[in-house]
Amino acid sequence: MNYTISKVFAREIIDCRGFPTVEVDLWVDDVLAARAPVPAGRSTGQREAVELRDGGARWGGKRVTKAVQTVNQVIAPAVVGMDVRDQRAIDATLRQLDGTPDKSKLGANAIVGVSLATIRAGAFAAELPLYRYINTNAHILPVPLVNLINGGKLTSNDLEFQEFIVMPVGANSLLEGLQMCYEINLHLHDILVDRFGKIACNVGDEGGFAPPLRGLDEPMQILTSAVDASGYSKHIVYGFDAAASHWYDWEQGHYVFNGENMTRDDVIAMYAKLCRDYPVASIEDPLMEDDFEGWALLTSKLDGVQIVGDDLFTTNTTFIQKGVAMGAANAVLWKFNQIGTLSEALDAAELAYRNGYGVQVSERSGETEDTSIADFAVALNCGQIKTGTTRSERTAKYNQLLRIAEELDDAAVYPGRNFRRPVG
Ligand code: 2PG
Ligand code: MG
Repeated sequence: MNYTISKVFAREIIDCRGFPTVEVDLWVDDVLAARAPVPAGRSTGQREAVELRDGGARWGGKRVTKAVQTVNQVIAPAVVGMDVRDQRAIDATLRQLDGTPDKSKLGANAIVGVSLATIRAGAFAAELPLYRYINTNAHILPVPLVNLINGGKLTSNDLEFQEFIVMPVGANSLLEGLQMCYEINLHLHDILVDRFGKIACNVGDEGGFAPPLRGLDEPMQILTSAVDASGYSKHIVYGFDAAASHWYDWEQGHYVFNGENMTRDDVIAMYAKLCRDYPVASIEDPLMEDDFEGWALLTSKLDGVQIVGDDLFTTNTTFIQKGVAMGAANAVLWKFNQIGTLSEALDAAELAYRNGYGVQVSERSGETEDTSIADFAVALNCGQIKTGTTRSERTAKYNQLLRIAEELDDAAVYPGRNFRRPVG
């Protein structure tokens, strides 16, 4: 087999929320070498690369026929004939074809599909698993951040925080960690049915329960009861995605939490108390995405806690650079479709590492059956992954990690409590 891209073809498929998304097939030397479905966010950051949707009345305005056409008519002719292993050159071609800073001309969803198909096809042509194609030293399995209680924009309940997460840092292996999380989930189910009735067990977009609870105390009390009932309390620490931009009143310039108006200081005090009351290891998007100063203040106050920038950084080196300069956050949420190409996303991870920041690989709330992020988490040796709770588009990623664990065998390391600074 030679390594020349011989054909690229995109189509519309359906994501886990029932919305259309782009899927790209890519042939190398006339062999179908990769298929790349594109994920989509819902609680998106304002600085994310722009996804192109058709608009209009049908299918919620979410069709992606323009992005599909762009792949087939504009991108395909430009990359056919290139060497599939030249990921950076192909990604650069995609950026040049687009020419905008936010990828709004071709659409980030068109670009992501081709970039992801390219890296997958490169691995196929090289006859290597994806994680090993990216990094021959890939060996650290990620600690899963399993979001057992969902709120915010990913549900129809009243919780402001988007994700209440358990992290099985005391487990000896990934499989044991997953067992802990899903056992806790069983207890959580029973507790919710007991206290609020069966309807409380409806799930949110990421497959965690979305019960009719409010504020912070109620969900934390229920979650800790489930952890206690499981007997794993010594092995579990808590994480959160507060997704604070989405409960910030942009017009009034203050936060609104559980019916109360709050200043930045009030919100920081709320986190300080949360960290005193519970073993909290990680908080994502604790403040709104434009307040880099507030983030720096909070990061220094909550010493020892991982502060993760999602909407703050949008996997973009420009904003990570700014955060580093100001001391805002100490970890980057890594979502390749926020920036558009794999090489830019890999650059973002490298920049984070060079500055002592952690990296947490993440799903999007609108996922597909694609499992690439499992491979990316291992390839980056980052030590942590956030990829939801139940339903196959979430568990597919864990299942891929279990296969990778099997392949790596004795070389695999589950970092447990060292998830922020995993070592070999
Ligand atoms: C987040 C995510 C994924 P979305 O905010 O971290 O968990 O949601 O994909 O909607 O941005
Ligand atoms: Mg987030």
